Amino acid sequence: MTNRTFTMIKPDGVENGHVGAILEKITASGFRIVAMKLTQMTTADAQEFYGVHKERPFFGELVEFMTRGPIVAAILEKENAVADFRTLIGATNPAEAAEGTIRALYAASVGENAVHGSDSDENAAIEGAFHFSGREMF
Ligand code: IDP
Repeated sequence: MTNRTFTMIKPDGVENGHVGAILEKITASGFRIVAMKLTQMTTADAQEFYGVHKERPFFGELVEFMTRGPIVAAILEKENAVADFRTLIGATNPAEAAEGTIRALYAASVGENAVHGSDSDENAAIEGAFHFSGREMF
């Protein structure tokens, strides 16, 4: 169970038509899809999901962005999933993301950065359970 991470293709990634390319990159990098759906976060959802950032100056902007359209939520499995997925997506700011990473390829700014990836095994479990019930995980 510790070999799982949680991801979202954020509203910008969906709006810009990058879902297929991003999923192709994820599966080609050896991640197995355990759960996946197209969904939209409510304001309350986004405030809870990003609660750790509630004192940050960009919190309102982040909640507005994350709720403005559908996202693709998914749980992914691979050895060393959390760390390997953070490597695959690249730095938070796409201008600093390594060449070939998902954010370098598909993100426009530090706020609208195309994808989310859990930062720890503990958060991967919490975030996966936030979006999926046990019967939606395969
Ligand atoms: P991470 O997504 O790479 O783990 P965090 O620092 O946890 O980065 O920030 C969570 C999300 O908040 C980022 O992915 C991004 O969408 C947004 N964010 C982070 N820093 C800024 C900022 O300075 N301005 C606007 N949005 C930001």
